[in-house]
Amino acid sequence: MKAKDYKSRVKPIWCPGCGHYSVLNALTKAFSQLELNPVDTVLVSGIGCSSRLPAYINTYGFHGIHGRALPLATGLKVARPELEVIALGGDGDGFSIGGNHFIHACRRNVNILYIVMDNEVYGMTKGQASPTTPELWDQSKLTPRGPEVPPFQPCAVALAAGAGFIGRAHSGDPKGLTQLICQGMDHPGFAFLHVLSQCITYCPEQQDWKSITHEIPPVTSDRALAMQNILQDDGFGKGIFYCQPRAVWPHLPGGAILTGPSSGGTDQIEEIRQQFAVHADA
Ligand SMILES: Cc1ncc(C[n+]2csc(CCOP(=O)(O)OP(=O)(O)O)c2C)c(N)n1
Repeated sequence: MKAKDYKSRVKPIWCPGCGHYSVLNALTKAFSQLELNPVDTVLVSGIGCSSRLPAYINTYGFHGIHGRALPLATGLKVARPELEVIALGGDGDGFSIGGNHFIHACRRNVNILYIVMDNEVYGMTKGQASPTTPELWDQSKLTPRGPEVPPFQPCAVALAAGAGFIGRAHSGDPKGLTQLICQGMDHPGFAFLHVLSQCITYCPEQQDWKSITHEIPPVTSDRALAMQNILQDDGFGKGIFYCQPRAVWPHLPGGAILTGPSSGGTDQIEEIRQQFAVHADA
């Protein structure tokens, strides 16, 4: 299927210039490249402008409740391990109300990709500060002096919590974004992709992101080095900070590591099913 074939008939109602359009395009390109079967693919979201995305793609989708994309996606993947499950949403959805689930999804390591479209505000509810809003951003009437607290560090938290794949992309770099989506989907385990996705309606200054994003040091499987790279970065570095597969949950017999969602793994999926059937009988 071509990328355009993965688009649904529902037209996005995002504002002109919204970065989420690029994420939608990159996802359909990635699906085309990976030759995903739409009936075996599910997008699960929470609530927010970004969380509307499943409606615009011609796969199965679940527009859930605020902050709960990850528990919904986790339940789905555990019950139906043969499906490609992608969770997505915004920084408010994922790091505020859903922050607890973010930490435990990284730790649990269920085999899903989680994309957060970070525009540093609550876009849908008209631009209030979110966990990733810069400390002194003063454009919201609710926080006229800015949030006055340092922003949440999604990649550092993901690494500390145990995520095995951590990347950052920019919606203004569609090629890089598509590649990172493919790499995240190929990772056997929980993959976190932090996407800088501008909201120029409430944060016009985010138009500058294109000129300030930059490449990061090469990917590493050394956790301490990855943390150093993340903490030394200015928040605008793009690429993969960390990649190191570890045992997925639910565990496979003998602690085997799933070889990758897109690469088949049918026997392993059958083993998971049987294991669960045993649990269900017990
Ligand atoms: C339980 C609950 N609390 C609050 C809201 C209101 N609300 C809707 S969307 C949203 C934030 C959306 O921001 P974000 O997740 O960053 O996505 P964006 O719209 O910026 O893409 C909030 C607070 C809600 N729908 N449900």
